[in-house]
Amino acid sequence: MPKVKLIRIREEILSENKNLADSIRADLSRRRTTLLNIMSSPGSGKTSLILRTIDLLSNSVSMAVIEADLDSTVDADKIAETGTEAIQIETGGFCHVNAAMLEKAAAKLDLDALDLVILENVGNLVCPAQADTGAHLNVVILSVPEGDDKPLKYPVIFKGVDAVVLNKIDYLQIAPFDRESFWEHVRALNPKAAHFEVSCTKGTGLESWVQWLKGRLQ
Ligand SMILES: Nc1nc2c(ncn2[C@@H]2O[C@H](COP(=O)(O)OP(=O)(O)OP(=O)(O)O)[C@@H](O)[C@H]2O)c(=O)[nH]1
Ligand SMILES: [Mg+2]
Repeated sequence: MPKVKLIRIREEILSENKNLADSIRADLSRRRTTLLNIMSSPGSGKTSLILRTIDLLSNSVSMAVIEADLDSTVDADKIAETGTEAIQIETGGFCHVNAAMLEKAAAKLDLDALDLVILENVGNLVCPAQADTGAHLNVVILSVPEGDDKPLKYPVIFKGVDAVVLNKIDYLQIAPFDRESFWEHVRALNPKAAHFEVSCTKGTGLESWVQWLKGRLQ
């Protein structure tokens, strides 16, 4: 029987992406610019956390934001309103940002003048976990209304991050959410990740988040 030739496209693409991501990371490190990749489901509070972070850090840290959406500039417009530079990536249907998209967006920024570039990834808990963007720091947000079982259902994203932010803690009074069990699941998957509990609307818990972030800048 003739042998079937097998081409492993997925592995090839992922390894090309990883090489580019490593080179982006090294280039940013040389410039002393930190890239922070924020991931979550749609609506968990990525833009809200970025707006709070700008509010608390923009006096001491020079920053810009790269917004990724399937097809809109809604979030980038909100960032630009604060006076912080915002670059929009319209992924045109792609469900995550990869290193090539990040490289194109970053080329539009004056990276040497920036301490921090925040990437708001496309909203979902699956695809963004699969592609290295070149970020130095990866963070996932989970919000209380999504439920405490999400680390069990989407373990890959929780395994690969440097910090987990539990947002919308103002809902804890009304939503059935077992905080202890949530953090237990997170710790079992990723014992090293930092943990934060915040409410972006009320403004609670954000000081320790920004202190952690400041301490991790290049
Ligand atoms: N109650 C409550 N609502 C919040 C909190 N943080 C964000 N929200 C609300 O949740 C909604 C979604 O927040 P966004 O920050 O836009 O979420 P996102 O993750 O950027 O959403 P996408 O970009 O669509 O994926 C908005 O109506 C926010 O006002 C919070 O701490 N508590
Ligand atoms: Mg958003």
